[in-house]
Amino acid sequence: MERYSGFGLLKHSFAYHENWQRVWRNPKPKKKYDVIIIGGGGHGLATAYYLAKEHGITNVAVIEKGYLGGGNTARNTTIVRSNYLWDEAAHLYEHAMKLWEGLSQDLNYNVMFSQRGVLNLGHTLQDMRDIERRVNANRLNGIDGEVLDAKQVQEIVPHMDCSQNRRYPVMGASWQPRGGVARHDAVAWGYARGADSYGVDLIQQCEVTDMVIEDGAIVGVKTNRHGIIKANRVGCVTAGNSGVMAKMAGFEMPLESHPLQALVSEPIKPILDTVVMSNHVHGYVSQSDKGDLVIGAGIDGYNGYGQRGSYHTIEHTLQAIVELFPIFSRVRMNRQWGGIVDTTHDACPIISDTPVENLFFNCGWGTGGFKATPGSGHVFAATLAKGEAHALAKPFSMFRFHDGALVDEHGAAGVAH
Ligand code: FAD
Ligand code: PYC
Repeated sequence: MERYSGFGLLKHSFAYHENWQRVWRNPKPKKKYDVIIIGGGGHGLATAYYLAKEHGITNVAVIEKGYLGGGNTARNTTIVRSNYLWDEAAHLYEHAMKLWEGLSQDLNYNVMFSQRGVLNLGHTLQDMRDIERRVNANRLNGIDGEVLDAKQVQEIVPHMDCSQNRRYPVMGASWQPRGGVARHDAVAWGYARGADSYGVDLIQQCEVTDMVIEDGAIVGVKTNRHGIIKANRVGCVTAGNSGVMAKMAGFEMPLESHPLQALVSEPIKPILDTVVMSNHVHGYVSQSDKGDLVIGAGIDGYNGYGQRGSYHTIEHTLQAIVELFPIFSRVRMNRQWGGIVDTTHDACPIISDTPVENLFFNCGWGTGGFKATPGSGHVFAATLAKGEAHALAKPFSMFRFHDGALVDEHGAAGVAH
């Protein structure tokens, strides 16, 4: 196809950006689908792609209230790593990491996955004990990781202040060399194009306003633009809005929605070629290929759905960054934004059946779901195809909050929440 070829790219570079082909169709929805996915973020699109590719289920619609990938997928800071403490989480995120490593080839779309390494800094003796425990657990699970001392950290990040007379001196770090960043939009677009090429209908600007439930089973969804669309099975993948969606179906989802902010600086020359995160001083930073410093921190403490966040949180974040990198103190910030993240009480996701038959939820990724996008889509597709949880999804049932089998990943979440 011309749109995939180098020749197409060359031709369009001389064509004043006119008459470009659409990368996916803009179909009118059918009356009924085998599967409806609510939410066209990275996770929803990946689910649709793997449903078609791995399970041959192509009579699928993704229904998105805005535009594809315009939610948290567009708003996140793209850090990818799999260094989680407990086996259940580590296996899930490592499954995603392995898919990341072949994703550009699989989708034939450059998602700019850059394995530049991720440092999680330790500033106290207890931080270092936790880091050692987590890295040891990772290595037992076959996940790459090293414990570095302050000198080794300084070698990797020469511009960071690793002197020991600071308020929070850098004592060391965990280092995951296979971690890194990816291009968020490209991930959504690559999965969207892939799903569309298998015949999945991507329905944009269409909000699901209610669930149609008969005799305890979901039979369709009500939308604001196309009325009722029927389905045998529905997967809800609406990060930031999952509590509202669960209420539509008549039950409570055990999570809270919070704003999470990020910001980028003006572009500067290459200065930071890895990812630095510090849970302790509440700041993390990487540098985009364009040169911006990409910065963020913990959630805003209150519940809400406004995609912005409060000033004091972002001020605190910048204090932390300047504490780590005094050299950045005069860099100007260009843009700031917020997304809404659904957080659970054990900082782990929910990939689950629900009290409503044939209705499944994939949510609760909190501050850290971008890194999981391929793995989440892969296991959720299997869950929807078979009607029962994929082995990697089983520990993440919503019912664990009733039976107490939590998987506490607050320490590895990387961003306080
Ligand atoms: P989304 O991309 O939000 O997709 C959900 C979609 O559902 C949206 O497009 C929305 O419009 C749609 N929707 C909602 N309600 C309805 C409805 N009623 N009808 C139809 N459609 C609906 N994670 C990391 O791993 N690394 C990071 O560095 C990182 N940084 C972050 C920084 C910030 C500032 C934020 C906000 C998040 C960050 N995250 C990070 C978390 C990550 O962004 C999310 O966990 C992940 O993107 C969730 O993906 P998704 O596809 O489920 O959600
Ligand atoms: O989960 O690694 C993460 C993360 C980094 C920034 C936001 N979340």
